[in-house]
Amino acid sequence: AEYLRLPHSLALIRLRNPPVNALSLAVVNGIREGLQKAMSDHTIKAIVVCGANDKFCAGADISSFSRSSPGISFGVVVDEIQRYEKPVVAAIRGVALGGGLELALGCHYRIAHAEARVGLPEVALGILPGARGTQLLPRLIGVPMSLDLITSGRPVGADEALKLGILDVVINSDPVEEAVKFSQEILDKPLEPRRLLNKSVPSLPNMDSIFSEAFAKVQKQYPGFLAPETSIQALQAAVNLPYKLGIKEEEKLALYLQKSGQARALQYVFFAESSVHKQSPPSVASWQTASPQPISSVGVLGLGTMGRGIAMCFAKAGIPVVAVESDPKQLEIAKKAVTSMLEREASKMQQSGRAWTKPTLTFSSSADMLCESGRFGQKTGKGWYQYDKPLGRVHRPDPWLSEFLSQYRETHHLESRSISQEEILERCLYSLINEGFRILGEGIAASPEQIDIIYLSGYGWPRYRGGPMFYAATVGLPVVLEKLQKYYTQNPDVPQLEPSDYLKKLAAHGNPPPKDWQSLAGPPGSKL
Ligand code: 3H9
Repeated sequence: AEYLRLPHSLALIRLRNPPVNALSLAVVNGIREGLQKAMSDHTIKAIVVCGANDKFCAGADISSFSRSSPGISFGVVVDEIQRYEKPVVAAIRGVALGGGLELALGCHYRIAHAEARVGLPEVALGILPGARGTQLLPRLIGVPMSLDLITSGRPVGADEALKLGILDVVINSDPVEEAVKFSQEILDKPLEPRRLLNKSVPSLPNMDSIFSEAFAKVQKQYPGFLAPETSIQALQAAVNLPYKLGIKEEEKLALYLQKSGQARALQYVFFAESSVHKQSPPSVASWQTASPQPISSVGVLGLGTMGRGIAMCFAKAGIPVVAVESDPKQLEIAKKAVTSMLEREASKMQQSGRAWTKPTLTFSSSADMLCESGRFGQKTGKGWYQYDKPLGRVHRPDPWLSEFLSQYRETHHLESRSISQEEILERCLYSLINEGFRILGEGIAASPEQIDIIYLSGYGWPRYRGGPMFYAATVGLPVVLEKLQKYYTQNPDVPQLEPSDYLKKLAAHGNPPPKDWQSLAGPPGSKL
């Protein structure tokens, strides 16, 4: 943070830490030094705080989180600013997010450009606004809006922030110039009413129900996430405790979150999301450079609900489809359904679908046998369970299935055994993770981050677990390898459980973090 003396008895503290003026230790120390200089210089009457390069500040330096505990020391600086004996005015351009907004809340006045955005997005990183944000914001704008902004993490534009009372002035010109003018106007005004720490949270008669509704809302909206609920607890402390105890509670809750696996996972996701679009796999194929392969015809196996839809999709796109269905009854139904759909689309397209009969395959797997007897799961009302109705979701055990399974076991000379939840979870997850390592080993994916982001965006993998590859590192690669080896020995007919060479190579190094995997494992074995 740079310190500059301006005309008219003013000083400027300008945060300069490209690209977003994040609050590194050096920046925080720079702010403190600037404040001390301005305090000891009796010619200085007021201070303006701003950020370089058209941004105020995007908050704590997220990349340093694994090295230190953020927030705790910066909160002290926010208090020092509030108690400062000379007016401090924040001049906001671009963003004031997280610790950036907390810095501005510490200031006695906040002036922003109309295009600026302010917010406390910490929950998205698995933490809470731990530099007084949960204690100051409700004192400024009340509990209901603070709950909304802090638990959702959504930033607001300058106009909305002005209406809410977060900002004092919104302008279309240079906020620093405006802040300089403004500082001269408020020099004689008392500072005490501007010190949020000495105010109390505006009280409401129904505070208890506001909080219980907020807990219920976040449990529904963000199931499994720790940070939104913990932020509500911090806001409760702002209401129930005096400031000096409230900030202790905020610190305690912030530390609890920061140490949680969720914070580590969500911070990994923050950087993974911004890095994936810059990476391409060793094959050099990427969505930016790849061109689609020409498709001359398509084969579809099975004309159930999905097969029909897929066949229709291609037929509508003008691509000839050959569909194969072994069940004559199913084929008849499909033919009728496809024909009538095509007739409806006839004005738009000329292609027609064809269906031929043939899968004389013999099946031995129990899952295939269930399908052969028409048990396709929820859509047919029975599968591994029986459902309340076709397409129904309420399942119950089916006595037919127990009978079927005991016959199956007898035929194949299988011993029944109970399988723990842990084994089910591990076999599902570790075989999926194993496939991820194979994909990396073959150079199909550019990085573990790419695999993780696909799982988060496309498969509903919980964000707070970071994705399957991050999860593998959380569990420990040697553990994943050992478990896969154990399950593969027990189930040699399941190739997905055979540990990949890539995993073996990495586990030989202990448990390296995902960012080091590629350099440790060496170049991929084959290219696309
Ligand atoms: C916090 O403040 C805790 C406090 O309560 C308590 C303690 C004080 N740190 O997204 P972009 C990097 S928690 C480090 O491409 P845009 C980003 O990785 C923090 N690095 O630009 C990227 O690097 P690279 C709460 C950061 O214009 C580059 O900056 N704050 C940080 O599309 C450009 O970013 C947040 O959660 C950071 N805080 O969007 C804000 N922020 O070029 C998170 C960004 O190497 N940040 N980087 O890939 C954002 O929402 C967006 O980055 C922002 C700019 C809107 C600022």
